[in-house]
Amino acid sequence: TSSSSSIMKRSDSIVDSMPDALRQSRYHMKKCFLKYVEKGNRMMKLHHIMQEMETVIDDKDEQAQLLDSLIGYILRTSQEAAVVPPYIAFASRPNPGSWEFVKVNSNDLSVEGITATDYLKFKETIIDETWANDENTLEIDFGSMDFNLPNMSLPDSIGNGVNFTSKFITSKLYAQSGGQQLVDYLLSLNHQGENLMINDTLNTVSKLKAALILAHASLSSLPNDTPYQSFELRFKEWGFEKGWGDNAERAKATIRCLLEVLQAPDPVNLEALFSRIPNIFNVVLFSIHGYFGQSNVLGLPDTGGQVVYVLDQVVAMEEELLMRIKQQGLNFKPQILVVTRLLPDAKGTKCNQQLEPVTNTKHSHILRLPFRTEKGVLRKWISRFDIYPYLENFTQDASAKIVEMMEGKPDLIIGNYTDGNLVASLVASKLGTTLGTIAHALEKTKYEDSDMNWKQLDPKYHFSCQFTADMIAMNSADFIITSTFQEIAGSKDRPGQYESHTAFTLPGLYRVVSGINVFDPKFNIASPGADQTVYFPYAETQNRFTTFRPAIEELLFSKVENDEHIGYLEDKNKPIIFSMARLDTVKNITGLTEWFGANKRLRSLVNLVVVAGFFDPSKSKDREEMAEIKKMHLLIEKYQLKGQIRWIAAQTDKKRNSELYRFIADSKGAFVQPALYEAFGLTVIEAMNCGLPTFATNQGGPAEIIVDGVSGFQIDPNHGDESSNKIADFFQKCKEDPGYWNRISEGGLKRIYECYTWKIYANKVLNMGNIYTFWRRLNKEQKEAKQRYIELFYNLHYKNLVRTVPIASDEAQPAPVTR
Ligand code: UDP
Ligand code: LCN
Repeated sequence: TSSSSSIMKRSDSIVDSMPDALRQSRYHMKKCFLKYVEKGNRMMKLHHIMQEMETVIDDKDEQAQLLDSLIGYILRTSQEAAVVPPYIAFASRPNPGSWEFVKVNSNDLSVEGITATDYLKFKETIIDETWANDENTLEIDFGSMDFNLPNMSLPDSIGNGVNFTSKFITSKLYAQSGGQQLVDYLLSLNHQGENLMINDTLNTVSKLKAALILAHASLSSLPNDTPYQSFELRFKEWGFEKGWGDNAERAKATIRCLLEVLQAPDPVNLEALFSRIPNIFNVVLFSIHGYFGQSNVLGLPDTGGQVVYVLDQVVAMEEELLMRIKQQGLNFKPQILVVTRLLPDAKGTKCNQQLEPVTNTKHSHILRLPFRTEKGVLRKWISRFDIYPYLENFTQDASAKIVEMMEGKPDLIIGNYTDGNLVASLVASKLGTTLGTIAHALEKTKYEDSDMNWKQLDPKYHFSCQFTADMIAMNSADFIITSTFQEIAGSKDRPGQYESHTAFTLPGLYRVVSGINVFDPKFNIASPGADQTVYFPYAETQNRFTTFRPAIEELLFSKVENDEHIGYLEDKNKPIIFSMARLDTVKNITGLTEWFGANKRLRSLVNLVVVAGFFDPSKSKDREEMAEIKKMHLLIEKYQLKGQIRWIAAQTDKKRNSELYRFIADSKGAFVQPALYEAFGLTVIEAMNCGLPTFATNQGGPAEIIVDGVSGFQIDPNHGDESSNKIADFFQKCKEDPGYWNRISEGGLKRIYECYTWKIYANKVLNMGNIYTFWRRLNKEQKEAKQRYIELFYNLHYKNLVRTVPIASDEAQPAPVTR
């Protein structure tokens, strides 16, 4: 930020500027680098690099000076460093998505630029020298299959793939075939065998153009609202089929769009044209793990926002499909299937039902299929980390059932999370369907050095399977839907989730020299929304679900402790700060409890209410949840929180929850989302939709959702004091200026309506489906070559890894089931 970044121009590479920079501070740097190598082989993170630099330079002024100098800047851009004395190799990330690797000799401070591959090898020597130096170590290079493909070049274009792809398609279309490929594509459009848009009489660009001009002229003489049926016959004689529009106005506009695309390359018209082309009717979504249901499931382990996201997505997508189909002048029924796991031990949920209609839709269903093993059907819930052995059978069962139910292949398949994405990619490749993937979280970034330390972590987490499956899915995908920019390419100081798959290594297993490229135009940002029929502003009193009022009052304020709530609130007139999440370590509910406990000023201003997990650790099957429950009890004890805290067990009724958010808003309170890292954070937008001022973590998605101080506040989960004071300041200020609370509340709502609604989402995703389906065709040969490479990786490698994951058995449970 400061002067040092201006010393190093963006065009300067680190390898070029580092020698000079080291020379300028040679005395300190010698000491510093000796310190770095002193402990022998190891990995260092940025904070180690900085801390150890500070320990060798005692003088505070000199420290500050150094930090501000060029070498300070260079060191600050390092994400990590690998130490193998006398060398230290730095992985620098001057900008999102751009990396540079240098190796410094600590004896003479000489600098050498190295490739990503050499950096990985160097890193591996820390763990397994023989493997690192073996010339035949397996290297995975997905980039090698992307020859000839365009990539974007500027960080600001990351995540805007549809736009870039349209540009590229337009130029390619004319260069290669003068537009014939588009004609061929239109010829191939059909719905259950029935031709759409054009038939064989218009099979060349010139014939099509001539007919379009004729049709346009004839439509010009008709009133705009003339129904399609009135000119259908004439259209048919010219070679046109249904799909142009439901009336003269729409049909004319579609014709104009196509004519313009055929006349001159123009990405804007191309995008508009594709949003009108009838191409998607049947969609399959995969969301496999956890309890996938419409009630009583939220807050259960592994069952959180993904379920909410997928269900809301179905509603929005069906609505958008119905609207588009009607505008196209068609009367087909769209079909959306959400395919998930059937859980015979459904624990009171409906997860043991095979088929369930999706609420608020007309034609969409949840399809559940059980996990099959040699021993029969698996009855119980299993952690998402242990799910790999069941996915291949699941894929077979799913694809057969889908084709049966849809009476053919779907037009679009979308996966969710590692398991859903893997199965989606296998089914899509089998059926030849366009594939979109979504990662609600890529676990690799959640656990520090989970790649380098995969061997230790594998028995517990099976990351070798997970990371391999993730690579397969993201490389198979025609497009990737992300919720935020940071998910792809991170922020200034933190690499994105996908970015961390650019180059990494699993020592002893394989080295990924090119996993994914964040500049690949398959990346698109389409942020989710919240169900606005449920999460609406507290001030819309006429819509409020008042029936929940007594229940919520009991939940918050009764003095009893029971299975649903413990702790109590002495002073009911104070505003409430509220949080709700699964009781996972990363959600950091215990962190928030501790900040609150330790901040007297905050405690004097507000009460704390959290909805999370439940209270008896011995009843939890989830390894992380158990530890967090214990910690909550300890903190309540340590800070004597009873009287100021209400801890409520996981809640599953979203309507009631929405009323809870609004109840907190009535108290002029706030929502706090304190996660150590959050991929997106649906609770953040739920709270904002209810008009509740929101404080959310600056680590991950919420940092993009909230404009600090305008539509809410960002807090740093790693600096609890600072964060709890920021919250306290807010409430202090609200006391002095009551209008302040309203301004933040309104700022949040404004932000939501502009950027975070399901309507915006559905429109974007269907446009992706259309554009990338065409792009797949144009790029067929290369796509197939890459798919071959992926298949090899899947069959020769992934399958072996899956064999290391134990197959669960229902018999191991305390009460044996007899069958
Ligand atoms: N949720 C809930 N009850 C709980 C905890 C969470 O209904 O006890 C809901 C919450 O309202 C949100 C979703 O679960 O809709 C959590 O999504 P988020 O993106 O915040 O986190 P995730 O659990 O997906 O990591
Ligand atoms: C999973 C998460 O961890 C959240 O950050 C997201 O909001 C949710 O899925 C929906 O995408």
